[in-house]
Amino acid sequence: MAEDGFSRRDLLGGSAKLAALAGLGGAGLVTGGQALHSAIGEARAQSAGQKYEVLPGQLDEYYAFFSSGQTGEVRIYGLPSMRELLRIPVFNRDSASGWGQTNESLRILTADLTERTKARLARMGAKTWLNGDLHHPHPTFTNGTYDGRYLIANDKANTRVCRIRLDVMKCDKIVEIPNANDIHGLRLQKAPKTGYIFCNGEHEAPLPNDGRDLRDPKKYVSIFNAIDVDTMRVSWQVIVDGNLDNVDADYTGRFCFSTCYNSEMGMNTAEMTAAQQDWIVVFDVQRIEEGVKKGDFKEMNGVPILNGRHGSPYARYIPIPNSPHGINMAPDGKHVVANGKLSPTVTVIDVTRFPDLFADKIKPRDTVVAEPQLGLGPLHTAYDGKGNAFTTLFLDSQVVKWNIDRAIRAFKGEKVDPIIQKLDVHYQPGHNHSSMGQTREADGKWLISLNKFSKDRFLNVGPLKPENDQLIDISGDEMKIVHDGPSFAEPHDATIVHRSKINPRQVWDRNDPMWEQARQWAKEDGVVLESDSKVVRKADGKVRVYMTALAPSFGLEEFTVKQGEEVTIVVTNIDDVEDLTHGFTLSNYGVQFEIGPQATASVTFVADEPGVHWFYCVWFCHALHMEMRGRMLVEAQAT
Ligand code: CUK
Ligand code: CUA
Repeated sequence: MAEDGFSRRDLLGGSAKLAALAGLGGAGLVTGGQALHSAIGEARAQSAGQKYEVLPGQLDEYYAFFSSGQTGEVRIYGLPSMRELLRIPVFNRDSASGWGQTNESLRILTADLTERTKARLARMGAKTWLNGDLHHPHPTFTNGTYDGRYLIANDKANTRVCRIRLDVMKCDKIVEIPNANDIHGLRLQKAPKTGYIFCNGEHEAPLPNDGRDLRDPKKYVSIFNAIDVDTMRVSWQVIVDGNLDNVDADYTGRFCFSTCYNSEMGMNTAEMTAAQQDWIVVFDVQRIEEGVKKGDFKEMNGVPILNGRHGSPYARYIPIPNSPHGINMAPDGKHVVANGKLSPTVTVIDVTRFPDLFADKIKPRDTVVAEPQLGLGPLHTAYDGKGNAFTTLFLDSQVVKWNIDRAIRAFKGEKVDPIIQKLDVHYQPGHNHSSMGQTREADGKWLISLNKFSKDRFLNVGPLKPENDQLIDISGDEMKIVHDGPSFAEPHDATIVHRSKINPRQVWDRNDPMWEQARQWAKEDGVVLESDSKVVRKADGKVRVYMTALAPSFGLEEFTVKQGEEVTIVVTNIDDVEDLTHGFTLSNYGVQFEIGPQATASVTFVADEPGVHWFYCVWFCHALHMEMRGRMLVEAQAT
């Protein structure tokens, strides 16, 4: 197996690099997989490993939080069954839950946009962005493992970061990051407790990006960002040389590190891939905090921006080959692996040398302890907590299992092969992830490979195929694929969390802050949300319609408004049975939303169209669910 990796490596000079680039775009180097189907069936049948089947009535052992890329949501799967359990809308518009339409979701979607974006949306007559690109979902930490508070994720499309509450699995904060562009890599401080969210502005641009220096890329900058997880405010930003791709953090809380694939500051593919080396940037969080205290920054849009270019006290640049992509901290607390992408190597760096690096006692490359050649197109690495690493090879369509210690010994000159096994996956893997593998508690049980192409692995559904998330048993000496999991566009990343870490509620708490605004309105109007169903006409001509929902009826059978009035409908689900969700749909008004058990939700619209408009429950809740309906009567106004 190892010879395979080494011999291919030699291809990577000169024109072979072009072939590799072509392959990155078009999946060019992969052979068909039909023959492999039966091989995997066999491996699965012989798997001496763990149980992967979850029988009816049984529960999964892990939650897996998947991103969804350009769909803009988060998906929860159970593992090992790979069954999809829930979708959490975030950077998208969701018909079922009303995310993007209810007052509660719009408040979250818009409260922390920059003033500039708010003004732009107003000019466009839009309430919020309707698209997103969510890549990196990561749960918060306490002492190096998950604490069940929040899940954090980025939006590369509109430069935002979201926070999802793990008690109710709903997004409660979205912040737009000023000054930076297109937030991509995102990870959290791991100890003592997640304070900062670290994230990368991937695409370089002028600062401020207001029309100046359009054609002068030398003036473009990329910005590294730290956000306070409790307030969801940007704490500070750092200008770097080159661009920024992925990021991770150490287990002390002091350092974090980002890959840069465009140290050239090129504006097209040829320029961006010209150099044989790029770098990772290491940030010293302590020093940056001291710099902020000393006032060593420029403020822009309310955020302190520090200079972290070459020669600054805040950052160090470690040269590595070649357009690196993923960067992954090992559970040993000592090693981080940067994945070479256009280089067949990964670079292993000893993070315990960073204090010396920042004290200028050692040179940047002195932190490198191994650089094994693994195969073509290494993108991301996961760990089993037993000293082994699992790296995805995009071009080779493989996961390679290798041993960190053996790689370090080989780097010192010992004749030892770090590679343990190469496993074909189907096809073209991006991220992979192991159970609890991004914590101190990596348990070495499961690995998922998130493959960008499924080709012939599923029934043909036309030109747009699903992707293929493969479940791999890594509990034994040999990796074994045990499951193919089709998924829709386009999970990049996932985090596998043991179920003991997460404890969601069964029904909402009536005191939940989610509907604070409705609570204020009710107070103003002398209405008790849990029992009153009535229409309140305000002095300014606005109408508030309050009603309860208790299977199988709404608190109002009908209500009347006048054409042209602004109407707010507030619905409170007073069923306290778990799993009893109601929905509110107002026909031919484009209104639809979810009201979970013990929740309140509301929507505001103008009653522009006279006539009888039925509202009905849209979540099947009762034998008389069809009868759970009523009428909005809109009286025509003389025009
Ligand atoms: S990135 Cu997509 S495969 Cu956005 Cu984490 Cu590497
Ligand atoms: Cu309530 Cu269906």
